[in-house]
Amino acid sequence: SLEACYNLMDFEAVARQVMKKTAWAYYSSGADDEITMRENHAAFHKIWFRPRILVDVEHIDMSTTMLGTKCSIPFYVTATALGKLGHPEGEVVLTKASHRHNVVQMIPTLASCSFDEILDARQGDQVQWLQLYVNKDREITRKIVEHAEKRGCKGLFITVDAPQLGRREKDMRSKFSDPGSNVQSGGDNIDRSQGAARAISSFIDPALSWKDIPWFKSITRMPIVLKGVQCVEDVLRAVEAGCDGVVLSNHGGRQLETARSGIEVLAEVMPALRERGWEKRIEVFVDGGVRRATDILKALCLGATGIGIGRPFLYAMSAYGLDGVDRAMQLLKDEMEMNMRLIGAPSVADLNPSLLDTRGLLGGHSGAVPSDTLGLHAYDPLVT
Ligand code: HOC
Repeated sequence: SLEACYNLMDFEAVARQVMKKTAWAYYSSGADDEITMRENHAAFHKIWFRPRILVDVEHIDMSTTMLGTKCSIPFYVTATALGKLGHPEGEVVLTKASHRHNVVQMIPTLASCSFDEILDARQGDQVQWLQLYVNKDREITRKIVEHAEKRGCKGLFITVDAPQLGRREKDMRSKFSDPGSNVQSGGDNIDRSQGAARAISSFIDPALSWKDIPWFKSITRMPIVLKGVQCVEDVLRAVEAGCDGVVLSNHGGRQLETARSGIEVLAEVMPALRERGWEKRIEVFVDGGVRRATDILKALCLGATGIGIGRPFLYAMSAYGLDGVDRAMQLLKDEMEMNMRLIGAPSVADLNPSLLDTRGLLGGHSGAVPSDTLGLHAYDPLVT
């Protein structure tokens, strides 16, 4: 039951039981042997806290500013495709829950609902950003961006880690046949025999390059954030290109196998930005493998501006609809408040690298995490 879900992993276990096999395969799959997908979780466990004592933590303030907007919480719903595979109402369920908890929602290009349905579901001063897959036909892209800006989106997150689809074998095996969606900006030549992801991704432009950034800057006043940056060199280049932010992300382990976790890249990036005095020139977001508030707090201590959460909210939605996402968000907020108290950091501004021991994370890679450690398997017997 819903009340028996005490953490985000509990929703995942229920979702796995109740979801259609094809839908579960699409949401849960990672690239190749799913080593990066597992590492996204494991990397957080290589960081330990160094809490401070005797700090007044009676009042905890989780508010922060992301892309110039005041936000009451530093995590956001990151973009995930095909929400209707999990729930008949799709992404608007996430919009409603985000409103209840004052959480920012990133609207996916590959949403099941139309952009306008998701934008119309916004209430009050709720903040939404747009995640963009860049179409081979730039006029389609221009229209999407202009429309999002006109309808009040506060940030443009351009996905840059997917010039080609990663190989998600679980999804491919499941012989996906019904997108259950109103996928926007896709082409008509959809091959549905190779899994959901392959079916929806044929319009994406693999020729996208740094040369396109000035064009994006010319068509929008929304802050521009590159989503899927994976090394310090590209973060520095993004600063030079005039981008407002980067998301350190490996696409939930669904694209390049054995790419490093976002949290590890964050530990590489922030010292380099500080060394140059550039940490105020770009906002650094991170996603991948976040399941606990302690994961969020570790990223904030390292210097992240905001932390994206994708699959856990999809699973909560698939398992229990709006009530599920509502409870998942509340559980995370409760965990955050408690852990900020226990760390001795009453506000987001008090979180800093001295509260962490990162030696385990920075010691280099000795090998992949064995799949049975985390109960995750590249070959999923539920999907044959
Ligand atoms: C090359 C296109 O984000 C997923 C979605 C869609 C990916 C499209 C990539 O399944 O990870």
